[in-house]
Amino acid sequence: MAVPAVDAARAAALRAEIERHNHAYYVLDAPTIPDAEYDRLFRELQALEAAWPELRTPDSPTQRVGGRPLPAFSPVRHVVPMLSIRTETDTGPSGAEAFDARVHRLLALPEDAPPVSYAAELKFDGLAISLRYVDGLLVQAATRGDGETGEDVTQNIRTIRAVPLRLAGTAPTVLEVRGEVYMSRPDFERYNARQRSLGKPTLVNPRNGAAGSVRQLDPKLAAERPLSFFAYGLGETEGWQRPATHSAVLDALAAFGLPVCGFRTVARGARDLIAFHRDILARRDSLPFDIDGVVYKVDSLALQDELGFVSREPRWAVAHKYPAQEALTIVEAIDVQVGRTGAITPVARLKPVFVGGVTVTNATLHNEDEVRRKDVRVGDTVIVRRAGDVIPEVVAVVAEKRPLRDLFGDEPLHPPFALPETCPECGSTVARGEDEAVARCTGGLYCPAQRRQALWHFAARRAMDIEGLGDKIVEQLVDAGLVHTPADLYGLAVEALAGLDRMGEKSAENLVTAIARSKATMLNRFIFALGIRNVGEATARDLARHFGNLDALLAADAEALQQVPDVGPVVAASIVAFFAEAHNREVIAALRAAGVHWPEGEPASAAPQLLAGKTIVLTGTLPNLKRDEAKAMIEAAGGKVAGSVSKKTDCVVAGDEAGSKLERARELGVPVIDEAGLLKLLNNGAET
Ligand code: D41
Repeated sequence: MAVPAVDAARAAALRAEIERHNHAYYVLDAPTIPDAEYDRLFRELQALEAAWPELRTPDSPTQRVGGRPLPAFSPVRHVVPMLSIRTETDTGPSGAEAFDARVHRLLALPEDAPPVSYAAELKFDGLAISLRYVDGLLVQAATRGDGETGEDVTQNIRTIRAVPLRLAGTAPTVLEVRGEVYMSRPDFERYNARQRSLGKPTLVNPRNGAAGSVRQLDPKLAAERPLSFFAYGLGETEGWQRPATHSAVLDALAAFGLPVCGFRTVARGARDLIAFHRDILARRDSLPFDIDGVVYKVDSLALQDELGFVSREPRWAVAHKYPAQEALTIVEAIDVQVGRTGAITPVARLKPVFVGGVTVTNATLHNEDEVRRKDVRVGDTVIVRRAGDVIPEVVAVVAEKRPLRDLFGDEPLHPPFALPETCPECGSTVARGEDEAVARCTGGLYCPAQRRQALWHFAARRAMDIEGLGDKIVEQLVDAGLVHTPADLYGLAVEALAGLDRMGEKSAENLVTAIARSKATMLNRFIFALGIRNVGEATARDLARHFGNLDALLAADAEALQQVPDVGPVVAASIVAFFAEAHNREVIAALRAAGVHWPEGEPASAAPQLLAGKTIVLTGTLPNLKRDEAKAMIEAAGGKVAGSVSKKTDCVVAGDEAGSKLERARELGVPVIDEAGLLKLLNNGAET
């Protein structure tokens, strides 16, 4: 029986609509419909195709994953070779100047020639791929290989939803697109978290993840790895008037529905290139994918032809690198550190290595399970990663380089890491609760490491705000036995302080004044300063507001505590355990006796909480209120301020230049108000 015309038309419409949503989601990063609606469209198309197999076209979104595992990849000869790109290893500004100077020389430009225009783009850290579209349809995807011959990885590339199976608009007869397949950082983290929870192997880094899945013979396995793609160049083309510049080529590719990275510019001369290199470096850590540099290309295709290439490298392009964020080094020892609440963190002491722009000697191993999972041992060669201001971490061990006991055996020289059974700082037992990721020293404030950090925390700006009580001073005070608990701070005399290292008479006086001044505080700051596990600044504020005074909080049981917004059984248990400790009550009594005080209030339940349980998002610049002020007012009324708009958002407060959050609110039908609306809400509790 022939396919009914209505079904054929419906299938075509569904294909187009689903691919439009794919494009919006995976290429433009701007979802247009809820997931459930997308799934419904997808299932409708699947049902139609099941009823009428003739409707199953090669560009149907249902056909992205389909093929059988291959015995091997077939070779693909590149009609236009995939060249490589020359790398400028000088990571400073002179790298861009040298390239610009070379271009001027090779083009024999006069001294006073106007600046050359360059297309400046990012250098994605993935795997180079060539996509071949014939009459708009994706027919082949191949790896670069040696540049002449690559491998046919079409089945795997089809699973990447950012890659259109059919080009938009009027497509050329033949269009070969070159670009980079990569795995985004969030996708990498999500994938690894899932693998860990299933007890399956994790990926070392996003690049290995991308390369590994493109070379995966079973397309079903490749489909499980979330990959993305950015186009950056052309291969063979036919039946297409090529634009005159590289930047216009990228615009044209984007118009065909291909993903082209938005971080690109046309730079005029070396000065612009240097500025681009610097600006992108500043953004590097906030990008959702890894880059290892930027790329400059002479923008004019005519000039590119004139420049040509030498030994497979175009003379019109260069990759200007950034300092690597990962490096190899050797683990010299594994120590443990004791945190404020006793948490024991294993730390790898490393042979110093330059990575991410600094010399790194320590890297966190997070916790016992992480060390076990990665099986990091003394003597191992490891990959260390340092991105931005994040604490450097050990990513993985290079198994082949593990030192062995003897040349011919396979027994490692060093045993697996085990946590010490006692605290290296105070000798107390180290214990790990069931379901807990971290082990803790049970010494509490008997442990000098915990005492030191409890004092830092107590004095911190957002806690008691004692200016001048820094790490070094606290360390000396604890080591000299001058201070055991926060209450002891209030008995310190100028003479005792003046005897410490790096402490003159004047700074000792200033510190005593600062300590005395801190006595007048607020209940929420005081609660936060106590350093109760799981009680951060926001929870401390909620507790202060709810109970109004300290005695009511001290008297509360777990059930009463859970009446406080966002306090669940875990937090409640931490609070109960903290106040059940006689020692902690003594410290609190001593602090009050020393004169620490705050305005006592009534429990907040007496005052109306106009925004209780409401989630509000702030966006744009408000005419009068600063962001912090608006946030404080919303929180004081029991509301919560969230960073992004979702279906759970009750209301968006939009000011000038509100951007994507406002759009998102409109899409989701979340009410939007302005500053005046917010003030009205806070004053009379009108519902939105
Ligand atoms: O982002 C990249 N990794 C990137 C790679 C890029 N943005 N542009 C590139 N341009 C070229 C030429 C100049 C040859 C068209 C490249 C590469 N090549 C490339 N990547 C791997 C081999 C070649």
